[in-house]
Amino acid sequence: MNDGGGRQFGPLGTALVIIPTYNEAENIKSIVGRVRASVPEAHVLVADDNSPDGTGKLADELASADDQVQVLHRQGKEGLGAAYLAGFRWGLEHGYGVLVEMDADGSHQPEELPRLLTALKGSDLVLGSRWVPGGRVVNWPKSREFLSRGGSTYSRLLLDVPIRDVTGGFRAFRRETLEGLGLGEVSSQGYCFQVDLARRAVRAGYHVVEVPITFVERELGDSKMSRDIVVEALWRVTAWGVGERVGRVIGRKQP
Ligand SMILES: Nc1nc2c(ncn2[C@@H]2O[C@H](COP(=O)(O)OP(=O)(O)O)[C@@H](O)[C@H]2O)c(=O)[nH]1
Ligand SMILES: [Mg+2]
Repeated sequence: MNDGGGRQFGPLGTALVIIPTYNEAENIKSIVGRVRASVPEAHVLVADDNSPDGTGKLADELASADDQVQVLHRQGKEGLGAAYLAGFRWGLEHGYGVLVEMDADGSHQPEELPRLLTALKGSDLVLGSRWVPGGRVVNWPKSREFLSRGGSTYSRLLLDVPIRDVTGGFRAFRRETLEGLGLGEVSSQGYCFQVDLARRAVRAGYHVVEVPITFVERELGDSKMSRDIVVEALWRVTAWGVGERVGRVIGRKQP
């Protein structure tokens, strides 16, 4: 993470808030409404993986009533990372200047979006952060907090990225930042996807800022977090960390 080096940052274009959904029928209407109320100038893209509970159809209804809401229908459940990559591609193709990541379940509060966007005026990437002063979580079991804090600490130390909340998914990217991350090579999913993008941004020298957020555990619907997602994050982060260290050692031996 660098300090921006006194750089001038260009104006922000129109923001696209990308909301990935899988079985969020109970949440989709409320979350889209809250985004539209909180940042009326922003557009919304729901990226639905053909949810069996009909979330995609509900999103279509919202889109038909509002020009600033669109739906990206995907064929089946392919994970959070793939849904975001498709959403980013769509947003970049359609000329948006800012691409926002946000969950559908209310954990990321749309009312905090203006603060993220304000911080983006002077940075390349803004991360909503639970683990910086002023950030917090509401209604989380101790086990989830332990996992999240532990995962962030492990990633921070092993990958050498100075970010307190590296797995969070409430983020705002300038389009130029996303274009510079090499998204074509990203294959990670789940929490690991978020770690991957953060690490790429730091490595590329972008000015990354953490803004405190209040993360509220979902009240409706079910979490898609699974053992597989945690295991994937653990092995990938470990492989990246070890790979980078080995690379540095080998690099040093070379003339
Ligand atoms: N399109 C899509 N969205 C997903 C998938 N898995 C999770 N999501 C969405 O990603 C967001 C975060 O997932 P969630 O289950 O709340 O994870 P948690 O907050 O870590 O417990 C929610 O909006 C989910 O609906 C997926 O495979 N495809
Ligand atoms: Mg959630």
